[in-house]
Amino acid sequence: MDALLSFPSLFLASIQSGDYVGFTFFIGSMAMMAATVFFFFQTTQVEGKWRDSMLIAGLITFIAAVHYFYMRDFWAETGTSPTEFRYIDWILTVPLMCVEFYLILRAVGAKQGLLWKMIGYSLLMLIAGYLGETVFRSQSILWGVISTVGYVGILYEAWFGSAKKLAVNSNDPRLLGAIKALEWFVLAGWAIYPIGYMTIPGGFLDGVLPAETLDLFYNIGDAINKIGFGLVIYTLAVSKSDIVDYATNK
Ligand SMILES: *C/C=C(C)/C=C/C=C(C)/C=C/C1=C(C)CCCC1(C)C
Repeated sequence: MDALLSFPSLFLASIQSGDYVGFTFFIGSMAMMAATVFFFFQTTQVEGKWRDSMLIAGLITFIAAVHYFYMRDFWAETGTSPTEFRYIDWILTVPLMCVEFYLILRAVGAKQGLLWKMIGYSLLMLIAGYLGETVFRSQSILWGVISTVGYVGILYEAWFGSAKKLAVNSNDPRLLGAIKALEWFVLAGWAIYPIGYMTIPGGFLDGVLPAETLDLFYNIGDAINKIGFGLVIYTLAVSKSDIVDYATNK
């Protein structure tokens, strides 16, 4: 019994005061769950051609919510980074974010090649990042650089590649606006992650920021990017419905 009592977290996940990282794990799990309810509900409200995109937005936050429940408890019990849960979450959700680019551009001629290229880049980015955080931690800078090659590939596709060209050629200001918003999420929002990664011992920010800020950066990045992506899709889907309403005068 004594042994059990000395592990109160077996019964009750706890956050110590001052554990700001644990706090963001908790907020993150709730935010992902709330966003999921919202996005799933909207799939029944938006115009038909946007339903798949809304559903994927909800699946992204749903997969994240489930992982946040695990990560939150892992952090509460061990005080260490839940690296495996983190990367399993990302390896599912980041490709789904690439699917969002493809889906909203499908009607204006996006090819599956665009989708596979982006998924390929994101796998390179995530597998290299995982290796740098685990197996080859002492060479985290090298693996971070390899990972960044994948990241730059995604950036290129979004800002200058066929995704951008299709959006520009669509002559649809709302679609172009959505792609521009997603481009900025990928450039500014996704850049939060490598900053966290650099706090790994031996990394560029080792000594500048405490090591536990890695999860702080990742948690903030996830909330901004996963919920933000969904809100861009939602905004697009709702504004599109408006056009139809005006056209039919309903
Ligand atoms: C929902 C999760 C998302 C959008 C995760 C994105 C993750 C990244 C953009 C990670 C990038 C990394 C680098 C560019 C270099 C260092 C290693 C990573 C994996 C942290």
